[in-house]
Amino acid sequence: MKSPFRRIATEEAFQIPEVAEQLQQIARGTSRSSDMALVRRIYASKETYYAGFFAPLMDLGAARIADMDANGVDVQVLSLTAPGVQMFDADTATELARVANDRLAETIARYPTRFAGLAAFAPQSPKRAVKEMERAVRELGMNGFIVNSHTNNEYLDDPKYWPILEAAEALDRCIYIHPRGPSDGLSGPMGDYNLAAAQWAYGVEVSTHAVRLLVSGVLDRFPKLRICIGHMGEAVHFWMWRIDFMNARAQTAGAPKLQLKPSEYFKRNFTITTSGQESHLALDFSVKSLGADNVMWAIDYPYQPSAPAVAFMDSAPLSDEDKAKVYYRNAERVFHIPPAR
Ligand code: 1WB
Ligand code: MN
Repeated sequence: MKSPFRRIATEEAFQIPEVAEQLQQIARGTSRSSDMALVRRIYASKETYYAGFFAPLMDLGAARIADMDANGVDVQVLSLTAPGVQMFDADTATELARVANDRLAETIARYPTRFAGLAAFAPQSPKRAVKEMERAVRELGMNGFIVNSHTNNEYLDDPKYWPILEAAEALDRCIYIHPRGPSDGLSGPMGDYNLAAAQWAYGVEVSTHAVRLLVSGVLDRFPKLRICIGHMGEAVHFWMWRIDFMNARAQTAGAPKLQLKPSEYFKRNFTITTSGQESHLALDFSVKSLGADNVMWAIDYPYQPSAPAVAFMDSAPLSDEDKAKVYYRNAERVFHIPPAR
């Protein structure tokens, strides 16, 4: 499957035993978080379909590389899978982010041409999160950061998290906002029909998070901050005309005054990926509305199978130049991945 394009997959999940063990404890507990259904299915049951994700998540070696080789995937940008460390108390979360980042760095050192990595951090303790972010980039050479949307029902536009945004901007590394189950306030109607996870609520959760960043004014405060969101931008850009129009009206009614339109921040500060959203029509809309520089390819391994994600991009109706950007050039730039030798 030799391709004229390097294939860098940008939202690829892994798990480590220490975090899995904590999630097993959570699964046995009584939390009412919307993440509980999925956490129970993957970490505490033998329910065949979801439990089947456990082994591929835990593999950071031969089996993962074999899947990549079989499908012509050159690089996976790895991230600790949702909900990361964000359901734990601050001390546990801070410690486990460190362990996960060390494990990730060891993995990349073992396969330096095949893996890159996004560092976890624990928003529960913003001060220690910043320290870990600095260590992850300066000492471990990480390519960016991963956060699984809300933490204790709070979002990154909250001033208590500004040090995290400031650190990401100063370190010149993006923050990838990955889904987790929706915050308590968004959860009510998501409880039925398996809506609480990837089918629907994940996109509502992350798009809400993204729009909060766009309209809160934090992107005037941190103009060089880069945010990545998956699943074809969680449809945020589909709403842009209406968000721009209604935000202008909202500003006359007391909403924060912004230097730019929400759509202008989205194009300046956000990069979207195609994880788990294999529609050529949605890709075409994304490239046309955001530009080919703002879209990156992803699989969402192991939650999505690799072969169809590769076939989707191989057959995408894009010019060769745009396809090269989406398949690898944008990822090389955004994640500081050296060009292939
Ligand atoms: C699924 C997808 C489950 C993702 C996940 O659990 C994550 C799913 C943490 O397809 O059920 C994901 O990363 O998109
Ligand atoms: Mn994912």
